[in-house]
Amino acid sequence: MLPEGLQRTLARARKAVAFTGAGISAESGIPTFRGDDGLWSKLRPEELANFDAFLRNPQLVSEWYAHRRHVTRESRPNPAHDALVEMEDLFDKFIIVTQNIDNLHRRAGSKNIAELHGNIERNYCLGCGARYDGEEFEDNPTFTCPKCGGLIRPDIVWFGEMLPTEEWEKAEAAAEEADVMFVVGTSAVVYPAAELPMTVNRQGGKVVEINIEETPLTRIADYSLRGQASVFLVEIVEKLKELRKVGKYTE
Ligand code: BV8
Repeated sequence: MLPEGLQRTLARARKAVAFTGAGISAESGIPTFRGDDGLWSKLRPEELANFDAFLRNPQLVSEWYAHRRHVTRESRPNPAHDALVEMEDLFDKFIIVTQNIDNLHRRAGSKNIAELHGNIERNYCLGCGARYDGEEFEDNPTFTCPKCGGLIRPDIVWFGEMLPTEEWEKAEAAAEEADVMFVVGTSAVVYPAAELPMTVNRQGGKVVEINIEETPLTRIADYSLRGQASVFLVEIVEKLKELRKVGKYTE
C-alpha cells in the first residue's frame, strides 16, 4: 500500500522523471557496482573504468566491456523496466534519466531516455571517430579499427570524463520542472548524476526513492520505499492508472 501522501502526489503530478541506477537491472541478473556481488567488489573502478587504464591495457578493458555486453545481451528487461514504459503514457511529460549503460530501457521500449553515462552497445574509434555499434562490433577481437587501425573504445563515460552535454542538459531541465522524480536503484554516490534529485528537492518537486537499502538520498527523499524496484514500480503504475481513470488530474 502506497503512503496516502504519495497517492496525492501521483494524482496531481503532471511532469515526472525516473532516475535509474544499476539496481533497476539487478532483477534482470546484471550485477550492480557496489553490492556484495557488485562489479567493483571484484575490480576497482581505477583499474578498468577510466581512460588511463584503457590506454595502459586496451585489450583487458575492452575484453571486460565485451564480457559485460555479452551479459547484458543475455539478460532481458524486467517488470521494473516495463513499468517505466507504461509510465510514459501516464504523465503529460515523462523522461527516464539513466546512469546505466546496459541498454535495457531501450530494449524494454522506453522512448524518452537521457543516457548520462553512455551505452555499452555503442563504440567508436579513437583514431578516426568511426562508429562500431551493436552486433557489427562483436567479431573484432583486436578492438582495432579496420579503417585506420586506431583503438576502438566503448561510448560510455569513464570516471574523470565529462558527461555528454546534450544528455546532461536534458536531465537537468527535466529535474528543474519535475513535479515528481522516482529515484530507482541507485546508491547516489556518483556525481554529477547524484545532484539531480537534489535539484528536484530544491525546486519543490517530490523525490520518491525506491531502494532495497538506505542511501545518502534517503534523508532528503519525500518518500523512501524500501524494497524491489519491480514491486514498487508496478504498484505505482497500477495506482496511476486508477487515478488517471477518474479524471486526468485531480487537484
Ligand atoms: C565527472 C560507466 C567532471 C562506466 C560510470 C563531484 C562532482 C563532480 C564529479 C565528482 C565529484 N566527486 C567525485 C567526482 C568524480 C566522479 C565520482 O562521482 N566519483 C564517485 C565514485 C565519488 N565522477 C566522475 O568522474 C564523472 N565525471 O565528474 O566529470 C569533470 C571531468 C573532467 C574535468 C572536470 C570535471 C563521471 C561519472 C561516470 C562514471 N561512469 N559508469 C561503467 O559502467 O563501466 S559510473 C557507474 O556508477 C555506473 O554508471 C553506475 O550507474 C553508476 C552509479 O552506480 P549505481 O547505478 O548507483 O549502482 P550501485 O551498484 O552503486 O547501486 C545500486 C543500488 O541499487 C544500491 O543502492 C542497491 O541497494 C540498489 N538495489 C539493488 N537491487 C535493487 C536495488 N534497488 C531496488 N531494487 C532492487 N532489486
